[in-house]
Formats: sequence, C-alpha cells, structure tokens
Amino acid sequence: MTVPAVRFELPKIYPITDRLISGVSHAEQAALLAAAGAGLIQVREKHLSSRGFFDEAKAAIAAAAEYGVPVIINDRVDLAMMLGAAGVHLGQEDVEPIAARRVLGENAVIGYSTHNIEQALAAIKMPVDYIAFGPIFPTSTKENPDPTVGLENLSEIRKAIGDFPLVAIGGITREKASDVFTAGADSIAVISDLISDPFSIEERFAQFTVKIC
Ligand code: 3NM
Repeated sequence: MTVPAVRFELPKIYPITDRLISGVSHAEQAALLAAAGAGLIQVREKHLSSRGFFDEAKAAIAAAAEYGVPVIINDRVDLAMMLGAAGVHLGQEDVEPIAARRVLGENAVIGYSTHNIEQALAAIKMPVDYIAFGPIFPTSTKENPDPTVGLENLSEIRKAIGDFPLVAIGGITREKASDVFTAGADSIAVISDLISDPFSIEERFAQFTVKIC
C-alpha cells in the first residue's frame, strides 16, 4: 500500500509547542492541540540535548499522527529528516532553506522566519512554503527577539509579497487575533496564549477559532 503524501495547507491557527511555558511534554501538547482541532503543529525546543529533542519530537509526531496532524520541527533539518516529520521551520540563523529543501525533498513543508521587509522579499524567492513575520507584538517567549514590527509593517509585507503564504508571529493573543488577520496574515503562530495552561488548550483553541470566522 502506498502512503499518500501529506497535502500541505496552511491552517489559520498555527500552534507551536513549548515545554517550559506549558510545563508538559511536547507530546502532551501535541495530543491536546490535535484533539482541539489543530491542522499543523510546530515543535520548538531550545533547551534539550539533541537526543532529548529527538525523543520528544518523535513522541510528539506519534501523538499528532493519531489525529492525522502533521508536525513541523523547529530549526533542525537533521531531526526532521530522521523522524520523517512533515517539515522544518528555519530562522535567519539556521541553515539556508535551499539546503534544507535539497535534503528534505519537494514534499516537505519548509517555513522561514523573517523580521523585516528585506528579509521577506528575499525569502519569497527561496524554496519555502510560507514565511513567518514578526514579532508583531512584544513577546517574552523568544529569547533576544528582533524589534517588534507591529500591524502596519505586517500590512506592508502583505502588499510587498502578494499572495505568498504569510504567518504572523509574536505576542498574538485571542484578543488581538482578528486585527492580525485584518492586517493581512494568512495564519497566526501562537505559543503562550494557547499553551501556557495545558488544561485550557481546547477552550483557548476554540476561542481563537471564533476570532477567525
Ligand atoms: N518567533 P508567543 S516571536 C518563536 O519574531 C517566535 O520570529 C518570533 O511566542 C519571531 O506567541 C516568537 O508566546 C515567540 O509570543 C512567539
């Protein structure tokens, strides 16, 4: 039997896991997010060893797979490849997207973080499936974040990149979600306002969903 390739569709809500903020494993977050209706999950880990990240990501991929939900690995092309993840999300200081594409193949989902117009314009010429732009609002989740870009710059980026898939990130809450879509985002990537209390992931996901209808 041939396994059909995962067809990538950028969902409007793009949850990212964080062990320290949620206090639970990536797999537990992935299971809760998938059960809540997430269409795609990114596993982001900045503190574990390679082996720790590998094991956690493997368990998260398995947990999400129970619901048919693809998982993107943050930063690590090697782990994405070894674990058969749906793809990788790269930052400006990670390996070049073109190199990741060579290794992961044409079916992999590759996302790329951008923080200003120059980076965004350069990114859309690269073999990436979406770009992320941020931080839109102040965030305490990312260590050493780039300067906050705000909604006006998000609108400028939207104008500059046409209909290229655009994920907004950084400080996005249920309260602010509608404004971010109005400014031109296709999708919102969220950490703290979604997973900081694992017991309310389902409720919060539903509240985000209401904001995008
Ligand atoms: N990347 P929260 S901002 C992981 O600007 C990340 O590229 C950013 O977390 C960027 O939703 C950010 O808790 C943190 O603010 C997002």
